[in-house]
Amino acid sequence: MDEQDEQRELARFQSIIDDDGRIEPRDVMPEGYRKTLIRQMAQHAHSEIIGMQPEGNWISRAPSLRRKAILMAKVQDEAGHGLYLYAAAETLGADRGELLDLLHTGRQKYSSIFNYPTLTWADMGAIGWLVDGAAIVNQVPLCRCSYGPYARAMVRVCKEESFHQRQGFEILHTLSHGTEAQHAMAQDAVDRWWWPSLMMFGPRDTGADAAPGGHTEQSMAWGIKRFSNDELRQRFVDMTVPQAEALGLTLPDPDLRWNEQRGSYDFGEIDFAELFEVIKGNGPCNRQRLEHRVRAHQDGAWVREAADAYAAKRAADRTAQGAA
Ligand code: BYC
Repeated sequence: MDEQDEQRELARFQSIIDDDGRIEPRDVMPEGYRKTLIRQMAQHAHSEIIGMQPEGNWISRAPSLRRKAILMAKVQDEAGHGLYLYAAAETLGADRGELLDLLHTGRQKYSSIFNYPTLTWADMGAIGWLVDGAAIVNQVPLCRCSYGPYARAMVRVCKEESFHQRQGFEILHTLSHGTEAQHAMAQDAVDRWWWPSLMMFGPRDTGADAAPGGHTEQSMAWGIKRFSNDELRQRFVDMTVPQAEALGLTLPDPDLRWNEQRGSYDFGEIDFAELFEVIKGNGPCNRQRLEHRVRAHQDGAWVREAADAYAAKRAADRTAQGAA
């Protein structure tokens, strides 16, 4: 493509963005757009597969067969989400093996939330209710992301996340209305997961707690992000407070109160120093999560080799059939 053709194609890209249309894999796109998408989608995919660990930890200890079956289905869903997202990133020319390598060597991130430990069964409830709840608030707008394959993957992911959130709410509801000890266990889980869930939305949009060189402004101009981190965080708080009341549980924030003027809840200061530390690799479980992930990848080497050998054999058979 000569320079004039490229300019014409880039102008076409901009007009699709301006008309709120969808960019598809074969469309010409600015290099920055492609890189931003690969970064975000890879981080999202990594989060899904690392996110299997905190809950996978409780499959063998689920309190009933029904709870075990539900938890297994949920953890399998997360693996599926990772696969859709890696496949969507591949449509931009990314190589799945290279993306995994970037994760395993700490050069690409995954969500801060999965670096916290799951100490009791109630944590399965708190993760489903709060973490999947936050994920839904963050991801529903991504169904309208300007990149077609990402947007379409998100539609299915969000449907599954809704089921996950309901099952978390139901676990907590049962515990909250159970014995005194069960209620206390549910409250303790919510106390531990509330603030990290608010951190999932990322740094503040402005001020001292904003990310130096943050991506929001450019990503919003490209129609990748539809709302800023703070806007989504506020939406999550407003949605969650009435649900906590329905559960009979308290959110651990003395500054949480309805603001009549804003028509939203005010909430207390988030410890962004903690978020930045966790993102840097210094959270309670960062090392454990990554080591486990690398080990699982190494243990799976024989499956990848077998799949390659099978594909090579099929290709050779087809060539031989063609020649005959
Ligand atoms: N953790 O300018 P910003 C799930 C990084 S999976 C770690 O706001 P951006 C689930 C950010 O990457 C949940 N890093 O960036 C799975 C950037 O660093 P780099 C995951 C974070 O990309 C299993 C820098 O900070 N969901 O739901 O515009 C079970 C500056 O931030 C975090 C997704 O990935 C964080 N919390 O916005 C249950 C959704 N926050 O890359 C549930 C898709 C920020 O420059 N992703 N950073 O080195 C997004 O929507 C956006 O990427 C983010 C960040 C809102 C996360």
